[in-house]
Amino acid sequence: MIVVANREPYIHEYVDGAIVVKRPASGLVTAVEPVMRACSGTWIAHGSGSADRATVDREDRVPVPPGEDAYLLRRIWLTDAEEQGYYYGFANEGMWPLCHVAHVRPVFRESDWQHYRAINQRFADAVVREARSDNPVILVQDYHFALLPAMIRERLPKATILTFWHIPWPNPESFGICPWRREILQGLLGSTILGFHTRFHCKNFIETVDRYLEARIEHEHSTITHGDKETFIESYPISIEWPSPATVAAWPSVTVCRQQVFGRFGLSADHCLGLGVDRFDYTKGILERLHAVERMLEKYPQWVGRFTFVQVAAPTRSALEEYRTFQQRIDGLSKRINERYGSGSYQPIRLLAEHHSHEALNRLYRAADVCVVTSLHDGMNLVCKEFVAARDDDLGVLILSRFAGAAREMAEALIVNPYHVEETADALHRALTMPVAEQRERMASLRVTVREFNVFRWAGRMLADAGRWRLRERIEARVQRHKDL
Ligand code: GDG
Repeated sequence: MIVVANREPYIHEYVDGAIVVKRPASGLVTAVEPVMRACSGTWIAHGSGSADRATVDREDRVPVPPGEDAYLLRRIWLTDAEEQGYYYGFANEGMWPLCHVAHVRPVFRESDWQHYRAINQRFADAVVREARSDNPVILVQDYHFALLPAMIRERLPKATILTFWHIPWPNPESFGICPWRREILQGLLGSTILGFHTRFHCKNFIETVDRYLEARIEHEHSTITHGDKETFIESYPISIEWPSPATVAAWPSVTVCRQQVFGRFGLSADHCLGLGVDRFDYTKGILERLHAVERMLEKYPQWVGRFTFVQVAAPTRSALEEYRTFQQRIDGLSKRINERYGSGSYQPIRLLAEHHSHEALNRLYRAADVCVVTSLHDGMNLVCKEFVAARDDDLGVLILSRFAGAAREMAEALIVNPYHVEETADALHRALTMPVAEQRERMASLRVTVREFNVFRWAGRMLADAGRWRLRERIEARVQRHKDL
């Protein structure tokens, strides 16, 4: 199996002259990495770490995870100008805001598009070189590679190409402002299967193709035929790896986690802790969340001095002006709320704008009374699933945005509209006063859902569908051969 993703699952960095391995803050990596560990194969990605070149062999490959060597990581090198155009420019200033419709205007530059096309071609060439047969199974990941499926199809016509789009797909009007909408749709239709998190995103995609391309759409079978190529459009809600009993046994108890976290922030045992964990991104609704915390302290003053909100905000895309401005706004808002409601050592908002280890995040999940996910728009969102997986004590309350794909599966959370500050503030108060019995009932049910619909179910369904398509194609080829005789 070959996975193509922009982000690599393991980044080698120089720190004080020594090489350290870092796991990036990325929902895609969280979900796809366990699947690769189980299936083996090659993961092709941009080599972005300062020590990445020092750790690969002559073919730019390195076995990972370090010490386990379950699969190969093949690194692709980009110049600063290419990274600027393809990654920061077209992917993150164009496609990301275009698909999230979070009221940040997409930017489309001709030069970014040229880089995007060239880098997609470079990855396609690498796929062809890595393929060990003429019909490999290739998993193309995300909005960085919209052109890749058709480019691979041209060189490996028999390949099974499974493309998964990790972010939302907007309606045809919103998508229509992209100057290269036809090229992007044609690129994606090189896939055998094109997957989204929800039916709603599939429907938006099909309607977009209907609006801008000449194609035959079979709604009943959810297929699109463009030229002589048929693509199956399906929803595959992504998830996380459910922690094994051995993993859970190695975790510090909830009591110990709480003591450690409360000790770190100087909180008394009867204090209540709220938690947000995100990449520091404007789509995640961090601003709206902090406004809701402020409103809760205003509306329910009994929480002043008794409630602290910890926001982990892992640095991301800080090279972009939009992100730097956003991060400054959050910083300013946190300070203002702390000035308004803090006193002595009490600070209601603790903004931790740095990368955390998995262990540190897990400790926070286990220590929190409430986890708040208020994305303005999110393909799925895995933080809510990680919080649930971390709570083997069946306690803690999840507040979840209705605009995250996860809201469709996690109905036992307190579902909110993050744009409605009053509603989120009330949900916070409700979460903090929720009886233990109700917490247990909701959390136990959420845990059943996430355990059952874990990431292996996601990958398994997609690969099973791919298997059916391969079989069908083989049968059709055989029938054709007989006809030709
Ligand atoms: C995209 C889609 C979809 C966060 N801070 C740190 C850290 N994280 C980890 C979290 C979680 C991941 O990053 C974030 O996942 P999300 O799903 O919330 O979001 P995106 O990165 O935007 O992912 C999203 C996902 O793809 C999968 O399809 O759900 O909708 O936007 O795992 O724990 N990880 C580490 N340090 C941090 O400081 N190590």
